[in-house]
Amino acid sequence: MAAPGQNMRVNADRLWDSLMDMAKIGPGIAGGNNRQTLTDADSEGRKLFQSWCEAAGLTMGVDKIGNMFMTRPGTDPDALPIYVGSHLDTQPTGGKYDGVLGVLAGLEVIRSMNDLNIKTKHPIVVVNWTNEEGARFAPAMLASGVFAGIHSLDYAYDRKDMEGLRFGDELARICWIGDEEVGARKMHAYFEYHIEQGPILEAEEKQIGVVTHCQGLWWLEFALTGREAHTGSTPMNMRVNAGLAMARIMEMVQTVAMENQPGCVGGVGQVKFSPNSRNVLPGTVIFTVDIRSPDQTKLDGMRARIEKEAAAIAEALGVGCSVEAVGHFDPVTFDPTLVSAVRKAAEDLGYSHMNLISGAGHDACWAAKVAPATMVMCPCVGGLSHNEAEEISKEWAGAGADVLLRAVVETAGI
Ligand code: HGY
Ligand code: MN
Ligand code: MN
Ligand code: MN
Repeated sequence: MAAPGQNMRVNADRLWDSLMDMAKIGPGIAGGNNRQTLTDADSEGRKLFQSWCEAAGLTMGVDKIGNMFMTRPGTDPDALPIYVGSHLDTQPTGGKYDGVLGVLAGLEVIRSMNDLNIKTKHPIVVVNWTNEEGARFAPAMLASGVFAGIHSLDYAYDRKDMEGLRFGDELARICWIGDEEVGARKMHAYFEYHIEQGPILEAEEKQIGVVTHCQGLWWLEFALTGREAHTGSTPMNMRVNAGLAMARIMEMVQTVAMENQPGCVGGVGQVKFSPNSRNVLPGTVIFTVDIRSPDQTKLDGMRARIEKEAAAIAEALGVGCSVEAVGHFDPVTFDPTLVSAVRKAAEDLGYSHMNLISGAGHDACWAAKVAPATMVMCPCVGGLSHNEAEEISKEWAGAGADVLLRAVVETAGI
């Protein structure tokens, strides 16, 4: 039986083939994926993942928010499991690797332990978290948030997408409501392997990101109320222009983020004009400001300033303004013991590595609330993600999975 230190590596070709096969489900229009949460494509991807896991000898459990837990028994039935996972749902114009790499690398860890006849003391559970992206139903990391006790199940079930469809109804429609209570499972440790989604590892020519922290986030959903009017016949001094207010608020967010450099970001990805007609000034404009920082004081200070200045901008234009925080987590510090296990694994394997703060949010951020948790990252080409052109190499994918395998086995004990 292999032990850590021996030539314990994954089968990178098999991992890559699984990534390419999963990418065929919910294809995008430019080489990436559109496998949004709780769509038929999401369900098809879940079923493919389930079939692969069962072929590897795992047994499936599903909780009431659709989180999939695929278990490999350990030699000690009383030992709490080690969880390894990420998410299979994608952005509408997502890449083939964001989230998917972490779920399928977790399966590859199992497949490799089977090949190497490794039996661990702790059971190992591969996880697919529902609705990590938050693209269709805000907030992001919704299901792992319910698992960690951050949100109630009812709150999650009542979330609505832009078409007014309800999360709970969609989960029932695709028949992925399980019978396990959400959060009933206890974890000995949680590992998540993910592409960096930023430019640092590639620029520094490092194969592995040893993730020590994740920056915190606020999603502030603004609702601006103007007056619908004719864009041609309404004199400029008679307009109650919610669209103009939004533009000025977006400019202000940029200014606030730039004045808080280094280490802060702010921007807007989603805007909804109503009635969204070319020749009607909008009656309402709804948009979400996404601000992030690893510095708690800067993060909360940016939120306070943006809300204050947005209210003043709207008032000056006679536009109504309300704001609701629809997503939030504080900056996260990952577990030092698990971070060291990742670093040691990279060193034992001879992979170049560096400490990294995650710019993107992950299910690991909520897992860290209920168990020791950490992440492993690999580079991505040009740091590009949330774009169908997202790309990694098979070598990068395999190196991170090797580190994941070794860190998991080291922690699981054999
Ligand atoms: O928003 C995020 O950071 C993640 O991609 N859901
Ligand atoms: Mn992700
Ligand atoms: Mn993402
Ligand atoms: Mn907070």
